[in-house]
Amino acid sequence: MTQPEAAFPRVRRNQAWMWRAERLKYAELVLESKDSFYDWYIDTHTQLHQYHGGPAFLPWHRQFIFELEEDLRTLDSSATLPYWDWTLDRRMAGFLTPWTLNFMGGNGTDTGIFTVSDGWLCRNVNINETALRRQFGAVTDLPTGQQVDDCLGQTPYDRDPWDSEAEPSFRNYLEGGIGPSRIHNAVHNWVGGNMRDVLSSPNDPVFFLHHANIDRIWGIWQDQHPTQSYVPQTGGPAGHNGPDKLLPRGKPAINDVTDRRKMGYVYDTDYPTIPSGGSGMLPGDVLVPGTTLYSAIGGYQLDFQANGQLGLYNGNDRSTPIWAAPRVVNGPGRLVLEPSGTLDLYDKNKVKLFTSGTSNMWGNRLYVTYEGELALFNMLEQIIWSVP
Ligand code: CU1
Ligand code: CU1
Repeated sequence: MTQPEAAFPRVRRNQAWMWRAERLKYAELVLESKDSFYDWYIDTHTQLHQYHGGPAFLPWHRQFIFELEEDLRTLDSSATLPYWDWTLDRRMAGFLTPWTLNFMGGNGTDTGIFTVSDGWLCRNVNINETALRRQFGAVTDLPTGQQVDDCLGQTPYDRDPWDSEAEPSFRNYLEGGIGPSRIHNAVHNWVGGNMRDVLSSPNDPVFFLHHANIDRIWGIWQDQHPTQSYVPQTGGPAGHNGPDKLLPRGKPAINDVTDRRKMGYVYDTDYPTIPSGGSGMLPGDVLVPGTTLYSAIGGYQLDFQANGQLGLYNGNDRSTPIWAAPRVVNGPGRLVLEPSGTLDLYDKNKVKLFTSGTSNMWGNRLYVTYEGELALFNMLEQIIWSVP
């Protein structure tokens, strides 16, 4: 089934839930950018070693990958960075990893789309090693979900001496200076090859998926610790204090990039609220009362009324639903498509009114089909649940 892309706000999504065509589209977009701006990112990262092993590690990389995303959007206005949640790779089926030939390519040298013959030449490396290289798992394991949870419990954001020895420090724990799993550094080392040379590691396009995930984890930590703000504001290493401007473009200040929502993007794990007018919901999306989704063709509508009633209709006539969820008693709530695959309707008091009961089928999407059904599609683009 083919559906048009909905005009959602800028949501970065888990690469594991991307459909085949979307994976190829993103990979080809990055390959295309190699002809114009991509190498600037490799060179800039290689030069700016001062943003590693210090407090600005997280804000600098946030701005760095944000700028690449902005540049990609000049080529394709719907593009957003996917993120790679490497903790899933240890507990999920293989096709959910980034290492497919239509996406990031595989293990070894010169695989998939990012090959020398297609123009993917690595820079700032040994002259004989211009082909993209990987060596999975040679020196370390990927971090586990428990290790990320332990990291999220660390406070404060950072502390004196503001380097790779600082402890306790959320930034240093996530970056990999301390802690049993050395999270960010361990992923570079696990991928191996070009990713293992941290400074020139944007040679591997998975760099940006990895750093989107690091950035996502920082965002989760910020939400979980609302009283912990960026430090240092003064007295830290040059370039790492809150008012300092981030190189190389000299704007913005660190304090300008500490709120991802103000920058205009979120992750699917932020449970983004989606606007009216789309035809579907992706994993993590939330529909709120007053929102209507439409079938791509055929005029069918899923209407979430302001009073919280959820119904499927043929056209604008609201008198006879094709299907309706159980009636709301306590007031309007929200409709949530969980990444784990289930569609749940809640009332104002978070009482569950309705569920599709399709849990543990990660990555399902909801569409209003042109045949007048509300249907959940799995990763293989098959309908696995529908009403009426
Ligand atoms: Cu870096
Ligand atoms: Cu990195």
